Amino acid sequence: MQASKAFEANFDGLVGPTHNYAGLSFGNVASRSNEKSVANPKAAAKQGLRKMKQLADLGFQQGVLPPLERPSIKLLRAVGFSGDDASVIARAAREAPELLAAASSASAMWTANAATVSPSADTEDGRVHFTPANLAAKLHRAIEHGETRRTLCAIFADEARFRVHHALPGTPALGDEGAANHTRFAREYGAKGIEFFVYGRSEYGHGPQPQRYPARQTLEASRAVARLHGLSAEATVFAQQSPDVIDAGVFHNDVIAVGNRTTLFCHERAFVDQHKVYDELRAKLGAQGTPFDALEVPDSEVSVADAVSSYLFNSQLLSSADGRQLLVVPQECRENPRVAAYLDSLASRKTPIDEVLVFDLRESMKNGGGPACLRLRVVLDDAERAAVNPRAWMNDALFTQLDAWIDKHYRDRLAPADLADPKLLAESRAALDELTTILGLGAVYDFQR
Ligand code: SUG
Repeated sequence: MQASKAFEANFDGLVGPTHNYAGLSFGNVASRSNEKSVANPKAAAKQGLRKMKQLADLGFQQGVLPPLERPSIKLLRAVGFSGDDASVIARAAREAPELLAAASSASAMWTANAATVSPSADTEDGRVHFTPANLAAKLHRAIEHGETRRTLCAIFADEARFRVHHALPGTPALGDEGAANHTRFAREYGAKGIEFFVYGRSEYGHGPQPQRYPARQTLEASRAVARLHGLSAEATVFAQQSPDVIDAGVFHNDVIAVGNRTTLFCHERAFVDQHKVYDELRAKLGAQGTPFDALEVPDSEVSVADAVSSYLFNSQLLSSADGRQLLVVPQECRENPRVAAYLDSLASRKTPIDEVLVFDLRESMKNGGGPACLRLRVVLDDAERAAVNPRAWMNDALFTQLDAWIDKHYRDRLAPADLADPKLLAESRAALDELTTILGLGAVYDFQR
């Protein structure tokens, strides 16, 4: 069967003006170890924007997803703080600073957790399906999905081509972390593919579980998303993440594995029964006439601790127009001697990776968010691309506008104590209000309604 022409677009999250280090994510080593350090929201936003621009300049399809409204006055009111907005913030800062921190997190920047996306080639009704992730494991993230859904609907508005579901019920049995635990394999982007769902534990299956850190994604949630998207059994593979690596700080699968087209790049300790996982992927892809290549990194070359500190696997594996495969890694990979040596050795080994690109994403990395966390992959054919809100695509004009917008609105220093500053709410709203015009989103934020 001739596949329709399609490509993978990456929609990166623009870092919001309240980016800070609050240590909110137990199980995420970077988030905890940088707790209470001083953040630079302006630098964070510019680092992310530069990655988008450079990838767009290289010919990749690059989109932008906006930040959410933070601090979330809605959350603070829901937990009993009342009065005008400034009083709500002042009381929360005094009585429950941890709730103010949760309400203020810019965590929506990690759009790999915004939703799980299935391309139209895979789904029963031939539409692109999105399920916003409930992110039920962490309060600061569990408040994202309603607003995320609204922004996805503003960008992928055409209901004949896009279906944006509601998040799964936000409860431990159905904990869902979105595309961070999902990869798709296919010969060509437009061909029918295999969707690979990775979960941390099963609520009802009584399998192995991590002992130290939480498993955020359940098998039940992964299966629910596959059902909602109308994916067939032949086109899905479900695998369990190794509980040991979750306990070593691998809180999402994209910290230990990344896939693209026919390649899976992962650590040798990523999955339970790893070779069975490869066998199932190989068999199901084989049935579609598609080869499968697992590039596995041994513990003896790069340990799990090296992978967690460098984010080697939180890389973007991108196919360029001429068929080469690029690995987009954070600067930290060059600073770890074993990881740097591994990357240097790629040139002399026969691997599916042709080139390595390095980015400085230090502000996001200090919260445990690398290149792959910052992007949501959406495979689109030409007609679907034409149906996307055109203002969401990165180009020279949008880059210049957003760069100036960051300069105008963002602070270059944000300490935890600054979250009590009521001016931050006004600044953040002014920024987002202008951003909705730049991105042509309409009134997506509560404060605009
Ligand atoms: O959910 N960090 C995020 C990082 C998400 C990374 N995403 C992927 N791997 N796809 C998280 O743990 C830290 C926020 C703070 O501590 O202030 C945080 O939420």
